[in-house]
Amino acid sequence: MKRTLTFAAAAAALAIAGCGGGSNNSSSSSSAASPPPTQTTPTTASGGSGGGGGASTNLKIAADPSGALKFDKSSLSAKAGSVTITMDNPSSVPHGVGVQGNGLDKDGAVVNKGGKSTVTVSLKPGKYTFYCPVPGHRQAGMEGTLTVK
Ligand SMILES: [Cu+2]
Repeated sequence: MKRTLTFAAAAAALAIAGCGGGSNNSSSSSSAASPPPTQTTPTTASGGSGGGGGASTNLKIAADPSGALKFDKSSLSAKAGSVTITMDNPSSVPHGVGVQGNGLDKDGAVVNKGGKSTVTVSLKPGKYTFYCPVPGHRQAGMEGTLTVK
């Protein structure tokens, strides 16, 4: 009996979800919907330094608008934790942003003029390099230092 009830409830829920896609799903449905998936915050098992955690830093840089192979900043600093760098590309040359250092290497997308490249990394205190992942650009000077404290 219980099993049948549960199934019926699930089927009903599915039916509601399936056909409720009209125009009126703005107000009540969101609160009635299931709770957000339990995405537990990553437990820093090996951290050990007791940094308090949870810090997140958003940094913004831009590529040189004239097409030169450089960013508008050559150094950035952030707190340990989640660091997001967003690069605006006002240049007609495609650019992107990536972060490398301490065994980490992550690149954001390469974007054309008017686009934004974003990279998010979890960083420990130390020195990192941010750079443009387009071949040749980093070598030409499109890089800088990211200091994490
Ligand atoms: Cu570039």
